[in-house]
Amino acid sequence: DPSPESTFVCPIIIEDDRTGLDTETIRRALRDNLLYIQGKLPELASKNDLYMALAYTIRDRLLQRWLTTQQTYLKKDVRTVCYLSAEFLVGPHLANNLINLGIYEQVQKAVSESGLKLEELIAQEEEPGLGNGGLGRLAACYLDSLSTLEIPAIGYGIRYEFGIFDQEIHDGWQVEITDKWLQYGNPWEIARPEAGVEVKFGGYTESYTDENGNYRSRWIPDYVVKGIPYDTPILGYRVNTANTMRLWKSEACESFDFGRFNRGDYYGAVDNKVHSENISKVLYPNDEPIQGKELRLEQQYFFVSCSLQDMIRIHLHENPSLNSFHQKWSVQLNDTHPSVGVAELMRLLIDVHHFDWDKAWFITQNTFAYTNHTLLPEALEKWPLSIFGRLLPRLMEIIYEINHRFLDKIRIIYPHDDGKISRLSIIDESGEKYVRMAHLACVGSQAINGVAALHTELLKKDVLRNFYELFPEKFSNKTNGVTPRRWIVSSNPRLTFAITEKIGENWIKHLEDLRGLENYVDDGEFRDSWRRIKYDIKADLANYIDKKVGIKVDPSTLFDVQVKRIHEYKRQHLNVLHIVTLYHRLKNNPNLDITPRTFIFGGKAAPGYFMAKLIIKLINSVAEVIDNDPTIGGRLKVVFLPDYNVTFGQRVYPAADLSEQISTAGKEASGTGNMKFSMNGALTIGTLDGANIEIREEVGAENFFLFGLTTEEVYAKKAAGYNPQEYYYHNEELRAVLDLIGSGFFSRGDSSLFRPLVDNLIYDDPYMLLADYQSYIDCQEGVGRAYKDQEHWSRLAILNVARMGKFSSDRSIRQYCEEIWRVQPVKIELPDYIQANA
Ligand code: NBG
Repeated sequence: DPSPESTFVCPIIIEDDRTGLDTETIRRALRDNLLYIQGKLPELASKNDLYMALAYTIRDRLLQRWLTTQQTYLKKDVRTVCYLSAEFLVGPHLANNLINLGIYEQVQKAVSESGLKLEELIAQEEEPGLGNGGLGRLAACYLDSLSTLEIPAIGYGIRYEFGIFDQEIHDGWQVEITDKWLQYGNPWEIARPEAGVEVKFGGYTESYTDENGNYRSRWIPDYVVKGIPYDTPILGYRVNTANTMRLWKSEACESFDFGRFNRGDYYGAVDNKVHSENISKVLYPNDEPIQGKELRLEQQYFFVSCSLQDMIRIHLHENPSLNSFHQKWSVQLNDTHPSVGVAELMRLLIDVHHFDWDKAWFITQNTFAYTNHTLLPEALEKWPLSIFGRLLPRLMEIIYEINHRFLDKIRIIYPHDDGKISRLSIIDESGEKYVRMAHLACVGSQAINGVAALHTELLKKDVLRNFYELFPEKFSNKTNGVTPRRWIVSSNPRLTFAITEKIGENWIKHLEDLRGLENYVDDGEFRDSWRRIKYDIKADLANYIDKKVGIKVDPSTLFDVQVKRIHEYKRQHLNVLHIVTLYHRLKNNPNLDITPRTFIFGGKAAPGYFMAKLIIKLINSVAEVIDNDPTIGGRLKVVFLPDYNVTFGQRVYPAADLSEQISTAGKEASGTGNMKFSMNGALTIGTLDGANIEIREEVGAENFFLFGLTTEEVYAKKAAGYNPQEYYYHNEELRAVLDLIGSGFFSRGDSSLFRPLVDNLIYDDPYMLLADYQSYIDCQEGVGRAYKDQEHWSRLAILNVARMGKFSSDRSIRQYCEEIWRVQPVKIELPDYIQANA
């Protein structure tokens, strides 16, 4: 059998010592890979060649762990979690793999003969930007924790050829540049073309009677696309478990349409190839809202169908039938992006594996669980029926049938309540018809969860109220978490060392152990060294800022940081109102005693989001004016750092004194940046929104700078007819600040530039900046005063770190495992010729 997937019993025994973890073996491997993989002589090698050689050296050390893990799962026929996500924002792999393998020092020594520092090689890695923000980064933290907790898991997603765009700033405006992350190759992935699967699109359906006289449907597609999996091993921290992140690339089934080719239409013949490859070409760069783009639906169905077919193939390898599918697989839907999976699993079970409806529905409902990530109503995904039906005709039929059976049940529970029926229906028929993806996910899942306590409550009360009434037992909260391996150990080695010196290294796997630091808050020496460390980290960031944007900042000033996607609900412009307030005060009173601050911003705006782009321009314009004003004398500095991404996050969280978490209450589902700041010793200024509430509960109200309306107050004010003009007319300072921005003072006299932004605040203000303005300004004054007492500030910072145990993604994943997935850890034993982790 010449087919590539055919196997035979190969008698070779691999018992080598080439993947040892000692310095000498690593050094030899590095030299070998430089020559034999990169094909370079040392004297002609570039930094990137050395990085690649090192990456392959480390990947070699993952492979035995990874293959052993996969083999163990197959043999033991384990229950597996599949995390379906359109985004995985994993960040650079090298440093994390070194930490998880426990070979950082050995590798540092091994690379030293090259004349380069390990840190330089680490910095060489191009990060895979396969996500927009919080949702994609959360998926990446969860993969790290799943492996660390030794849970059998696969992360399924899309291998975008172009990830999130690179951001440049030209004359203060965002400019988007294509992200060519694959251009020099990706040493961490392994293509598995032999495991490719086919996905149908378009066409029509027909019914037929099979040989047993059963009535069936089949889908005659317009075109078929091939999905090729690319696997990246995800190693856990100091364990042998290496799970798989399996990302699908789309390809044409036949590179050429030979019919057309033979007719002499060469270019026409390649069309199909071009269209097929477009599906995994580019990540849609929208964080929250969506617009009904057909290609986006193609992406969603493509990766979901590939992934479900893959699970079925693995399942049938070990099991006689799919009857036990839901017992072996727990599939988590990361937001509604993969929710078409509910209908796709029904299709595969019924059309391909000939299950009857009820049995298929039982398996499907017991397989899926759904996580919601947003409270913005405009961000709830829905697809026009016209697009959906044309692209996925068979799935459309199945969704109609699911809905029909679902609504029949509803009618019995709520007789004569047509309002209820139309509110619950999977099909929105209020105007143009749509498929409501959140409804499909809710109906087809055994569990539904929000990502912070407040968020889950608001889902129950508001966004998914009707479903909560119907099946309250499906709902639960799973507060987000982040991995301390990347967000402390890898990004903040100085702090890691200082903590470990006092309490040992158990905290890296058991973050609650950070509590032990509370014993040192009263230790003056410890606080001294804490401050020295923070200063050094800030000095590093200052150097980096100077190199990157040519602005000199003073590390002894308060570093006040807001990094996240630019969105009106996140209120970067409220932060700007504070900056302009301080500036305005200093202009009126040049000798005013204020705490010198450096304001650092970072974040990308969706390319089509006008207001977000204008906010970026405003930040840069204010920065420029303040920077050129000699009367300010360095007391205020504003920096917008272009191209915020995971790599830059790793630099900035450790350097922050103050974390800005200032969204309108009731809008931020959770936030995860808020956690990263706080575990690195920044204090938070924030509203009672998302996970801020739980962070404040943990660190103590006295260690958190709280301001702003509560969610109930926001709702009440809206209901009473919120009028921002009242604030504008009654608050003189606020008016002066808005007028200054509107006057053209920051825009070289152009009074029209920021008009849309200022007018929006005065006349509409959907995110209630004006209502929260005074409270924010007052709270910031408290921050400034607190920072002046450095001893006091250090105490607060230490307590913040000590009390962040809850926000490890290990805790989140344990809760998912126990309460939703019902999966158990599986120990991986390496063959004894493989050197165990350090
Ligand atoms: C985001 C929320 C954040 C949350 C992350 C991860 C989307 C659609 N939602 O508040 O805005 O922390 O998801 O749950 O990206």
